[in-house]
Amino acid sequence: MADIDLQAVHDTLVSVAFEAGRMILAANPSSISTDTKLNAVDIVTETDQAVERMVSSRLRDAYPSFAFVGEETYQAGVTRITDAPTFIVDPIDGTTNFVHSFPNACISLGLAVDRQPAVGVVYNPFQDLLFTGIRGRGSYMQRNASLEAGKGLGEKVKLPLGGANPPALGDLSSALVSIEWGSQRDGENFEVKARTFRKLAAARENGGAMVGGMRSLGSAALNLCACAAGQLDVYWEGGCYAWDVAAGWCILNEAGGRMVSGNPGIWDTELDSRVYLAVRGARSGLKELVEEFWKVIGDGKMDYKH
Ligand code: LIP
Repeated sequence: MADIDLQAVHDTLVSVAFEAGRMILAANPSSISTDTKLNAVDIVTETDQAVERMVSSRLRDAYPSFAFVGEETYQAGVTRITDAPTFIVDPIDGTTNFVHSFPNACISLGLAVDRQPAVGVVYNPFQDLLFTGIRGRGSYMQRNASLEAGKGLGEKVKLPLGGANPPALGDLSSALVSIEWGSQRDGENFEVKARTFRKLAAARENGGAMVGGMRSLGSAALNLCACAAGQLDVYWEGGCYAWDVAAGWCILNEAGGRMVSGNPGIWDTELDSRVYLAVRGARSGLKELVEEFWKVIGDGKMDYKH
């Protein structure tokens, strides 16, 4: 990794993100063609594909020796993430939000080296909100990010928003937790989620965690950025892919947060494990909250094919 200029990669990814943002905003969700993948709720649009073509061509020109893994060109059982420098890209994360013009979708651009997140760029063009992170150099949030300096460009704010010594994490009863149903709506994975969601919400006297609040942003990348910012305490999901989490994971790490497995007991999880539990940075309480969350999952175990 030492020989890769991560700042230069970051700058290229930010420029590509803005170009993708213009393409996404120019699209009219009610007139573009859509198709389905796994099932009726796993949607892909012509805009997802067009944005990925643009991204892969620009990154191939800028970094011809780097590998590329993108959601719309991924081949199950074939595509693998190796130790080589690899761009891991989701052209539109939150496609269901996008087709509904619900303004919570983004482009997610990650670089992994040795299968570890090294650079992350997540841009929500609907809110002109940019999140960036470089391994060892911190992560930032910027509003009005596409505007010019002196013409409304927002300040780059270091994450977490709570400062270098962010508030301690309490137990789940005071936590704001993000969860997603995802697109797999049957089988054991779905049952583990349904049981866990119910137990998170239920009153303590009924064996629940009485969680402070539960949210679903509909985008893994934006869930991770909200954890990095300290706006969410926890995000749990099974079924999403490396391209949904690679960039946000780098941004979370650089804000002092932690990604562990969404299955109990696994502290070190892989980029492509497809089962994730993210916790925001905090001066204390992170380990305890992870263990409390795993206890709620109990003996449940999610398993998704590659
Ligand atoms: C989405 C993820 C989300 C998950 C959805 C979908 P997409 O990615 O960001 O976390 O719940 O099922 O996988 O398909 O919008 O790129």
